[in-house]
Amino acid sequence: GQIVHLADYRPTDFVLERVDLTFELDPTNTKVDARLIFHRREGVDLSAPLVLDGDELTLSGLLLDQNEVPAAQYDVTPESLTIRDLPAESPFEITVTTYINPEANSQLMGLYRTNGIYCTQCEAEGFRRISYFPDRPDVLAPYTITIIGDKAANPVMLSNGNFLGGAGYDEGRAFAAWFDPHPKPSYLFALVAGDLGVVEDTFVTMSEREVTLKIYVEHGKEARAAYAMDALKRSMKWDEERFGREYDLDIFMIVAVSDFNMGAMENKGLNVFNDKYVLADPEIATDQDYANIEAIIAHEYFHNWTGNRITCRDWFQLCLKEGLTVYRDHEFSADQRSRAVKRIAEVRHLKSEQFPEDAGPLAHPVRPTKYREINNFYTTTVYEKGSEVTRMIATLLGRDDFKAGMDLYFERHDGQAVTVEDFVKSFEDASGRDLTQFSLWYHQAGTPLVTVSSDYDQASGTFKLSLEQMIPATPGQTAKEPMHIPLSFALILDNGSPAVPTKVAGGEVTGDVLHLTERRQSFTFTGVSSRPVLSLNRSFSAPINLHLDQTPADLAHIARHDTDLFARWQALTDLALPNLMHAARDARDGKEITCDPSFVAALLEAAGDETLEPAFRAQALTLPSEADIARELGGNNDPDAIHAGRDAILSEIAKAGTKTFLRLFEDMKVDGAFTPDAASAGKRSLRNTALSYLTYAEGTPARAAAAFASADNMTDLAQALAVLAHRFPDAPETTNALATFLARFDGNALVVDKWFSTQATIPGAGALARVRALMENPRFIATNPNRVRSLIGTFAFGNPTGFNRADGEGYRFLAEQILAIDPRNPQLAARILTSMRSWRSLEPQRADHARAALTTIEQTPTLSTDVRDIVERMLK
Ligand code: B3K
Ligand code: ZN
Repeated sequence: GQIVHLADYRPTDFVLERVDLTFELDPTNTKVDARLIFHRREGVDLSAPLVLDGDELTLSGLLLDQNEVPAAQYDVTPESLTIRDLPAESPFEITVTTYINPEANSQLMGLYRTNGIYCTQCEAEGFRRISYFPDRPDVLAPYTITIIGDKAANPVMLSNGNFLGGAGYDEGRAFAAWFDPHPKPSYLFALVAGDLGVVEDTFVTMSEREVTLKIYVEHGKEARAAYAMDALKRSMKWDEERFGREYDLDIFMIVAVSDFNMGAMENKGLNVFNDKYVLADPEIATDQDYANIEAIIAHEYFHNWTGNRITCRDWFQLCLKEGLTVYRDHEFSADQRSRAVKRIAEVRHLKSEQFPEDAGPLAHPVRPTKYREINNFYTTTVYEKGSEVTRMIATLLGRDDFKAGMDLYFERHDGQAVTVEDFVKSFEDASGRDLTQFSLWYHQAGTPLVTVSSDYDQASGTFKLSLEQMIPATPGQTAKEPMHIPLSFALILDNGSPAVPTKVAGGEVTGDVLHLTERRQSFTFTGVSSRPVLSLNRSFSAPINLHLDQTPADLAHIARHDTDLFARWQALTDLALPNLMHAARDARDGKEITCDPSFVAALLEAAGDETLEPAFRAQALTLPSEADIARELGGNNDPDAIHAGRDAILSEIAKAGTKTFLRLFEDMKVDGAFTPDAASAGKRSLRNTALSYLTYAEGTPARAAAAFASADNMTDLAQALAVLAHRFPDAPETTNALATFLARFDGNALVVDKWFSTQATIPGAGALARVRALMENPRFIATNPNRVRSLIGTFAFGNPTGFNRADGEGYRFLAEQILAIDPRNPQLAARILTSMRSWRSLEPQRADHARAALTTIEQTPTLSTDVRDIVERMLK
């Protein structure tokens, strides 16, 4: 694990013109012939050797223009192949032969086997586990692929691009050939072979080309791919309408596999998916599952333009494709569903995942300048904060200029591997706006803190707003420059209508956006007839922490009147947080927990407001999570106290709102056959939120047990099960429900994952023993990433009291598991280890235990680069 620096980037000495790959499939001994045509880049020294990357490879044959290369002309190790004395001007052909063992590939990078299927994962650096190759994103070439394999075992043989042909080959073997005309980097290569079922459809593009769509799944699961197919067609249409992007091959394929390190992968024309994000029907999938499938299908499809047609020059530019593509999938979901509700969910996710990352030892800029293991940079900062940065560009430029900038980007850079600077330049050139200061969002890590005070002068009718920005120090970055922060705002008058100031001084304001660009800056609004209530950072226009001292009355006013629904939700959250923080402190000090009745009243008012959509009301009623409260408290955290305090507040709300919740529980019942649409999902969500509160008010499992018994879809069933398990873990009703659930869905891996994760999140010190017992269950499969995440990952990320046990047993357990997973699957181990990223904000006793557990990991000599990188940064 050497450290790679952005500053060291230079182009390759040789240009790759074409790639021809032939695979002779064998579960344990697959032969790979790679024929690569290169030419020396102009001006490159004659003595320059060709250096190809490898990872755990053995070379079996090497030809130069079809002649064997003498041993003296090359050097080879498992990690690289260096060939000297290459032709000066003419293109030449290198043929590399390797044998690889897909069956033994437990890292799930390169070519591996899952459930008898051959499958690949090459991003970021997996191709070098298949053949020696210039495995970097700025090496683009068209690929021809020939797959030869046992005919009976591999009726399906797929790769990127268009199908050229295939037939019987010899005794029992068949071949299939594919050609991808679009130059692409090796990380977008894919191969899938085996015996799979398929669902087929077509899509007619904006220029009237018919594209074949195929989704491959395990036999018998075809019907469960219908929703994914529908989402795919809607994504294709949306990208044409919103971004003018048309699909560019004759066929688009998706393959669902059950062993996969992440969500999905955008290989050109052949996306490979974790089956969790493809398979759905009302019996097995929750509304959340449907929403995830829609978003991820869209995300991977959108990569066809943002990532594939235009790719990254180097891996430091990862946000160029990921941040932008997340922004695109967010916009897609917002258009398909409720924009405000979608935004609330995005911000919840950003705050609970990205903000802690940005505030802890793993903080890094959206566009980092160094890395040791690129796999560890597929982070919420690169993805989610990267998306927020793109979103801010859209806010700064306005819809038309943003569109013009995107168009220019596509036009200028199609077929290229580019940088964040190229991306930003497209917007500058299209809009005429200087984005130099704005670009600091890519380079400065840490969540900016904006502190605001305001002053209204009745006599002059002026409203003065004073803002100050502070960007906290992060690893490797201490002094920070002030950033350009776009803040959407409204001044809401007593009667609920917005004030329309006649004049603004002190800085730029465009539409409802105030541009904070100085470290300290004051804006003065004139023509404001009465004291307004300030609503700031509406729609979460900037990913910042905001300190704005507002009275509960002002917050309630926003919650009631803002035309931006997101801001109304934000105001309710801001009302809730001080109560939850006090409750945590009081719980820690053994004091009685109280709750401001005006907060409860505002919450219940929103809950009962029938002019608001149910999904919004459900969001309003869902209090900030324990992790959110911990973040607000900032340090010296005691997860048990936070949990106890939050629980007490939930009880208060439940008691005060019993009537409302009873009514909602009745009124929000969805009749008729299940449909996964947003409106029905919103009703289910509100009804299940009411159910949860009612169990607090009633104190017995009866209602949840009845809901479990009568549920006719997975959303209601899983919610009822979660309420039972989390609130009444020892009740016979819970034992019964868990057993019934398992008996009914045993054998359905995705649902069994839910059975594991529901139990992994039961709060309290008893959680660890439960998790350990579940690991002994024969259904716990240590080699399946989804199963490992559903039990161990969910426990570490999603069970604050259970994981952060005061005696440190949770951390010791995690260390033990990381050391067990790491030799098999370093990426999975490293990812789960990041669950400890906020360990320094724990109270001292827990923090000591956490440090000791991390040190145990660090002192293990055989760690993968992935885990070593994370653990060392975490302890620094
Ligand atoms: N680009 C892939 C992620 C690859 C992760 C490699 N460790 C999926 C996505 O973001 O669409
Ligand atoms: Zn992506």
